[in-house]
Amino acid sequence: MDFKLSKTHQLQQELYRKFAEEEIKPLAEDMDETEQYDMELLKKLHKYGFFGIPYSKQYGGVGGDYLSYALAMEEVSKVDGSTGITISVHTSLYCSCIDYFGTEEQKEAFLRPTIDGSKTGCFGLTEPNAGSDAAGQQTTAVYDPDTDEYIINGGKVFTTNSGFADLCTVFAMTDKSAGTRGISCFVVDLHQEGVSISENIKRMGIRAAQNCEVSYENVRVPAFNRIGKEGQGFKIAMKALDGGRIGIAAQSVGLAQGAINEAMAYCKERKQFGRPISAFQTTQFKLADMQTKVDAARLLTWRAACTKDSGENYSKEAAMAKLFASDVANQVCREAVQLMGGYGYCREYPVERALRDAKITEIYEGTSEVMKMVISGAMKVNAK
Ligand code: COS
Repeated sequence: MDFKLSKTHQLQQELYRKFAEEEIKPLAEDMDETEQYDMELLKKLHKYGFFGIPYSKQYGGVGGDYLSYALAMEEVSKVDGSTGITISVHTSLYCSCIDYFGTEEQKEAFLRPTIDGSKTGCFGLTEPNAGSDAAGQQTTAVYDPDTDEYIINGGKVFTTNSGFADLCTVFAMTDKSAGTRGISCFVVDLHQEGVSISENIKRMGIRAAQNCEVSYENVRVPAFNRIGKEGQGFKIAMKALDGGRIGIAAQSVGLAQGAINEAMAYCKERKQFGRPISAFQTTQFKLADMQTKVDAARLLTWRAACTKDSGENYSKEAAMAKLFASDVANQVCREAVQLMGGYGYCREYPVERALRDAKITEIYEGTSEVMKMVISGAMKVNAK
């Protein structure tokens, strides 16, 4: 067992860190204030390969592994949670549906354009009445044999990236009587007739990410756009979410590590009672606790990524990493604000934003309660 990153991974980590510090950090506060994502930054993320890290070079991807992707997620989230989720939804939710379940022709049509820099993807699963109970889909897709198309009707909520994305994997009922086995997955062009997208939903954190309601009214998609078989949609969504949860765990680690870095720098500068507050044992012990928790969260995240890279089942490992890391992110960002006192609470210091951004990591891509369902299910706690 080797707990050290390989030379290649170390090098990638340095590159991601440099990009995050130089290109993302200077924009993060303003993007949060305006609740807008910077479109030039989006282009740069595409240009430098951030949207195709774990995908094959054959389709224009970087050809890295999931561990490299987790490293990138940590580095960008250290400086901006919104950029973390923008990359994550595109990579681990949209792209993975096609990478895992698409045909060669579908990969050329729907994966290549989103990882070679021209298009951005999103993932339409959650509905007003289908959140944790993802099986309760109301959106429908009806096959029209005359045109060999499906007609999609329904509405999705909290579709991250939908404010600027081009393509979306939309989940819809093709057979309402079949429960989870009646859901199918379609790639929908968001610029087409019948698709309407709301303004960015006002939220507590990750405010620059574009998270909107999307409604589909008689949207016609060619049968070619159906990913996998009819009725396979629920499994496709679950598989995508398993990988997505590793991304959110890495985002949580990044938010927490970023907050520690900010708080430590501040504690060395800030003088009270005649000395820097870093000279007080209370401060030292607090930071020691914070870093220990973050290291543990990172190890769970790397274990989940490496399990996925090895080809083994990783649902439980991903859920454990997300459950633990999201809790750590919330604890650590709160402590960072506490260490920085009144200044930490001000919007001009990034720990305030990190604390707001951290909350959602316990909610999206499966709540902490859903993570416990997945973990206890894998442990067969309720089996005879
Ligand atoms: N990978 C592949 N298949 C999976 C799977 C996974 N990780 N998890 C479940 N499945 C399959 C099951 O094997 C089962 O298949 P069969 O019909 O062949 O038996 C099917 O999916 C239904 O599984 P299950 O009965 O466990 O589904 P539930 O409706 O009980 O849902 C939870 C289970 C709660 C875990 C699921 O709905 C979930 O993850 N919800 C949260 C959704 C979420 O994360 N939303 C956020 C979206 S961000 S836009």
